Amino acid sequence: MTTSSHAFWSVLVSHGVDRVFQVPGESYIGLLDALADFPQVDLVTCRHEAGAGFMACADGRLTRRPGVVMVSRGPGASNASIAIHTAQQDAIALIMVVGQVPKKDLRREAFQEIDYRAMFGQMTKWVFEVTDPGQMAEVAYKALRMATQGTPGPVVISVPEDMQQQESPSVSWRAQPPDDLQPSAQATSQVRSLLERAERPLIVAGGAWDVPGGREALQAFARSWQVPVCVSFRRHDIYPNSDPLFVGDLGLANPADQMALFHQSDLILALGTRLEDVTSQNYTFPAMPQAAQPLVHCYPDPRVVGWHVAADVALACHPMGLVQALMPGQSIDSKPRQAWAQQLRQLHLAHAAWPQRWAEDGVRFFEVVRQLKALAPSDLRLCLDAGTFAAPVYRHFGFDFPQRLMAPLSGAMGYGTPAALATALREPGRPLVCMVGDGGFMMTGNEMILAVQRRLPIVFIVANNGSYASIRIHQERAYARHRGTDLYNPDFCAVARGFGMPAERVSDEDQIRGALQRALQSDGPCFIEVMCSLKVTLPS
Ligand SMILES: Cc1ncc(C[n+]2csc(CCOP(=O)(O)OP(=O)(O)O)c2C)c(N)n1
Repeated sequence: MTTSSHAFWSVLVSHGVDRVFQVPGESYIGLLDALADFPQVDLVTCRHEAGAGFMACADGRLTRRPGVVMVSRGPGASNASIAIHTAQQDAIALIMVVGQVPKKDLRREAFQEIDYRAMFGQMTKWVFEVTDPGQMAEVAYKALRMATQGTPGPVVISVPEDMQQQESPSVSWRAQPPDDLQPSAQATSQVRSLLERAERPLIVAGGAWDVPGGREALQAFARSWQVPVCVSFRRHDIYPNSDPLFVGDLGLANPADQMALFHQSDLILALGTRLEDVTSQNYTFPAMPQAAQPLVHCYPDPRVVGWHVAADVALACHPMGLVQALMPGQSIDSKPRQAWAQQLRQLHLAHAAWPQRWAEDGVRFFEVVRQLKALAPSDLRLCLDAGTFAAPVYRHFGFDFPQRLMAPLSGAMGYGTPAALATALREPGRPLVCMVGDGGFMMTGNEMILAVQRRLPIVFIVANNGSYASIRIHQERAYARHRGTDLYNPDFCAVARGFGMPAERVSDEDQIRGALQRALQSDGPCFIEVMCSLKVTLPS
């Protein structure tokens, strides 16, 4: 028999969905049962809905199709909500399917019932509750469309348990995605003349370049017009960091002299970025609501373009279309422009130089990052959790495509381990390192059992500093003391061995290189616990 759930999965599968992350629940066993008839779908059973949701976020980011996560009603949906928040902040297409109480009990506050439209309404692009089994194919299609159009983001589909196994005609169709909008000739010529006149132009490049051919097109454009590039928050891998035109990222700790120089630009090309809070340095760069210099803002979502800052040229299209229309660039031979690019690059290089700071209370984690950089394969995937241990990666590592950075724009702890697992599943054969703090590891580290089960060669590195150090830093700065940020930890190596993977502890900087080399050569998962200095991260 084909059921409403078969119709639902048929639509998703015919649009490319080939993996579903889940923690099972009695509220959706109808949907789960139908999946048995779709053997091409890899069903990944997880240990916590946050882990499942983060995996779907990472998968969505890598495939640019919606990541799919399936969770049970009330408790499951509550656990998964962090992934909804992350998908929204990170602009990732995500479909969360939630089991629901039977239709006749809706809005009675039945066992584990939540009104998902109320709960997730503000965090998602769309929430839909199925009230007729005939809607299942339609809702699957609309969810795919809604999650991916404009700014990608999360959608939630609530499916009452009695809607899941109704007899239903089988479905087999695929919709064509709409063609990308192209920039108008008028807007293109406005940008061209701004570009020709500018002496100190700056590209701010965002996540929209993470499409096939995107990085290459951006680099060709920047080189052809001789425009320096800085990348938006945690999008370091959008532009080759070794390129002389790469001048840094806009993140949480930009030095004042660098920002002062960025402010001196006489043309900002914000291409493929939403200019959100962190990238815009808390809505100060470009100045809100009117930039101090001409601003071109191009992003494939009319709701985003010119939203925080009025743009002189506002283009609601993909920036690929714009740069293609502007190629080949003028042959620019402007001395001021060259000097400008060099000045920005020099400042970036000074800022990115490896630190010299000394500490005697443990391994300085930046040494681990520095030695990983020296050993890093050219196609390394580096998955990061939130925490101060990751700061040296953002500041000093330097990514060159095809290396990739997977880090949460939402700053959600617990992202790193699940993201690494989803990345290893999606990109088998690529070297993959996951870095996570002792705090973040205890949030979703349990998911790493999947790496043992499927023999995923992930190098897990836990930075153990016995502290929620990021918060401790804030406390020391604000109050010159701390409370509630010390951590009492288990024996992490014993935990990892209990999970079934080899583990080693690095307590001395001399041990870093050997440990990394062994781990990178391993054909299965392995674990390194680094006994970190806390002092080196604290304000001096
Ligand atoms: C889910 C979640 N809870 C709380 C926070 C606030 N927070 C940000 S960083 C951090 C501490 C991280 O500690 P750890 O993982 O040990 O890394 P460290 O900062 O010590 O390197 C906390 C609690 C957060 N970002 N996400």
